[in-house]
Amino acid sequence: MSVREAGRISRVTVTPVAFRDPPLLNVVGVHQPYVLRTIVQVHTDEGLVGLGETYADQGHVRRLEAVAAALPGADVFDQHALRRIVSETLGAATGGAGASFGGMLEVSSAVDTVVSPFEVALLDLQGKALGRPVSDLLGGAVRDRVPYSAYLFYKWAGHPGHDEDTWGEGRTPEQLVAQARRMVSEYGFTAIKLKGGVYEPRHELETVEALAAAFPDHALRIDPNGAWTVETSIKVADRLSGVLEYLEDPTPGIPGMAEVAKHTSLPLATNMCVIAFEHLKPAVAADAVQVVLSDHHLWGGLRRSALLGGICETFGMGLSMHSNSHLGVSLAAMTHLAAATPNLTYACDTHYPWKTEEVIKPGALQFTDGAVTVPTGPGLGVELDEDALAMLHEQYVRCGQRGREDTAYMRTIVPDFTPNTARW
Ligand code: GKR
Ligand code: MG
Repeated sequence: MSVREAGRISRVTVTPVAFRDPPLLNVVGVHQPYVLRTIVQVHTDEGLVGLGETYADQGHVRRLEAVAAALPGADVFDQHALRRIVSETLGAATGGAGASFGGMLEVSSAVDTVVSPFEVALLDLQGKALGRPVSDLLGGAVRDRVPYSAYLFYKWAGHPGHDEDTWGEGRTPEQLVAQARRMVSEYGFTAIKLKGGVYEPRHELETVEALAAAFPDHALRIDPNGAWTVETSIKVADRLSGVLEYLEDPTPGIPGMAEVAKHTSLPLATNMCVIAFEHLKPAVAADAVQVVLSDHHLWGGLRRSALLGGICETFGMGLSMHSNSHLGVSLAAMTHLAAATPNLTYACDTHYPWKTEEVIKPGALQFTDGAVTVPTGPGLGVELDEDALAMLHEQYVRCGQRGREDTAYMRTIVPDFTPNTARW
């Protein structure tokens, strides 16, 4: 492949989009009718375009737009300049990520979440200039296929006032087994994750046990997003110790997770109490978690996520990958990162099967036998469908949502809903 000049950044566009989402339930409420995402396009004076994808809560979009205005003139290989420009642009206004995460996470600084889509876009540009895939820029792919897990949700049959979706209701263990069967038969997944924290823990345990009986050879996980007490978590860990590959965020906070960890040999995983580099030291000191779920959207991009992988290796912690609802630009970035991270040995999470709309041209990313083949073309290996982007942007303008508000949306339907703190 030929090498060409990447050039300097000439123009950056930030496009918020909305795509339809089923009513998936979680500890803080229910998914709204649309997921909001932002697609970032970084253009260079040599005619290349690099892509990134991130959250689209209003405050986050404003920060992205401010950085987009400050980037022209920057060198696409200068990642340190990107971080500096983001820090200078945000100035003192870095508190809170401006991306609400449905009310589940409090992120102390916005720098990493704002850097991330631009960093991915710069890596896409670097790859396009060099004629090499992004995985090569991250050290090279150690696997050519990246396994993902079937991500099951309790759910309503449809959003109130809308038609039922094709997945139907997901409430009973039998319905969740049927949901898993469809995902496994359509995508070939070999690992299954259940989003919990919705019903009484006993009901969720019975669902896991029904899944284990139906899929004896699949790796299983449950994630109640910190809904349980330490005592409940210990009981669950005890009952599911031979059934799960890991137990994700049973209880909130590093001290709580450390207490649970003392009472079980089941590995505990998190994407909630270790969400920034500053959390690693206390988590390691307390031996609170055995598996960290990385997420390049949150940890400042692909290179910093690779750094997180190295730190996990150093301290003997496992590494998996977290997902929020996302489109194909993110799936491409996740796949390159996972391909180039040797110790990322668990199947990554993805919400991809829940989505019916897309902004990238079809064909680049396919699931076979539960895995996505790592693109080998230059950069991320995906191309925007400009018509689809315009359509999903129109949908964003029309839909009226301007943030992820699982609890507020739930309360429009169940007025006395309070985020679940299930006890057992
Ligand atoms: O999509 O409702 C959801 C999930 O609960 C998501 O918000 C979480 O961030 O998937 C996530 C997790 O593993 O905690
Ligand atoms: Mg989780």
